[in-house]
Amino acid sequence: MRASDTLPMTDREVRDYFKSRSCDGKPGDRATQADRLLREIIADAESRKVPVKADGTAAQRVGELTFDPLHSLFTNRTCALHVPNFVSPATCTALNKWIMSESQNMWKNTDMYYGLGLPVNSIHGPTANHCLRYFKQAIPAMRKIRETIKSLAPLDKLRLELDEAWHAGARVGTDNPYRRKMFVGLARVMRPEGLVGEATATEGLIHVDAPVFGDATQGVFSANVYLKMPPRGGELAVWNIALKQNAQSRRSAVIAALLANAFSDGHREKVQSALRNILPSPIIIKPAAGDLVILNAGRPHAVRGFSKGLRITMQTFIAYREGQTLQLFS
Ligand SMILES: O=C(O)CCC(=O)C(=O)O
Repeated sequence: MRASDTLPMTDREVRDYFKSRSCDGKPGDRATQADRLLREIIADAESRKVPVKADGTAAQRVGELTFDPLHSLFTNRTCALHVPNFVSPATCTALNKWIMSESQNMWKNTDMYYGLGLPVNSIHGPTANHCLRYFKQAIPAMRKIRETIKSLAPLDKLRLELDEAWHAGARVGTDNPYRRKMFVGLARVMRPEGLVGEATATEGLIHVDAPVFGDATQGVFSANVYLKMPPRGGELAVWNIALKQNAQSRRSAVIAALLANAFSDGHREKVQSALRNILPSPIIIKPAAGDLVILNAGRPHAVRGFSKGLRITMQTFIAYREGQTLQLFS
């Protein structure tokens, strides 16, 4: 073991960590039980006639990033923050050209067609090599973006401005079991042919990327800088509901379980239709190329479908904990 548990893990320690994680129980049994439970949850959601109530929070539009709107977002008093013209048309053009010229990773079972850079879920495996690959590409990939446009990358600008605006500052995240620096700069490309399913291809795949139960002292937020938008469609839908963990509410538990299975192989369309049945109407945000939108990743959200063109964003998560430095990671 290393003398200090504050230093980043070495490659060898990462491999040992992966080896030490064991898996008990029979995967087959677990899958059958989970399947049965999910069917019951879908039936429960479908039987409900009255949708859950919206919490009344709005998406705030601001000219620049300052403390108050960020504080309102992080403490769940707004559900999204929209900053038009965050980056210039020239930056968007240069980045789009570069992103489309590089070889991308194809993603399956999500509405994203492909990405440039590795997403954070790689750190969970399945093997130590996936995890190590993520960390090894992190800093070179960020520097490559900067080098390509010969200036500050959109998510560098975001990190700097969050640092300036937020009293506790902002930095590249290290909040992972390996204490290593994470990647900030994932490019996500959507194409009409990559939109999965029927309803999801038009109305969007409702999902969350963080715990759904609202907590004003901590949360994970997703920031996207839009580099290209399709001529029609591709709006961002956000459901402004606040689920409370202790409310003894079966309805909250049903929604949380459906969201946990939003991408579920084999059940996706049913889960999505059950969610549409139980959620209120969403707030619709129409970003233009150059805009920044930050949303609470624990609130259900979806990208609406489109039939022509490309939709390209650069995305990072922002982890917020009261009193602590914001940590960014893609
Ligand atoms: O591309 C967007 O507008 C939002 C995508 C999304 O699902 C996310 O950032 O979590």
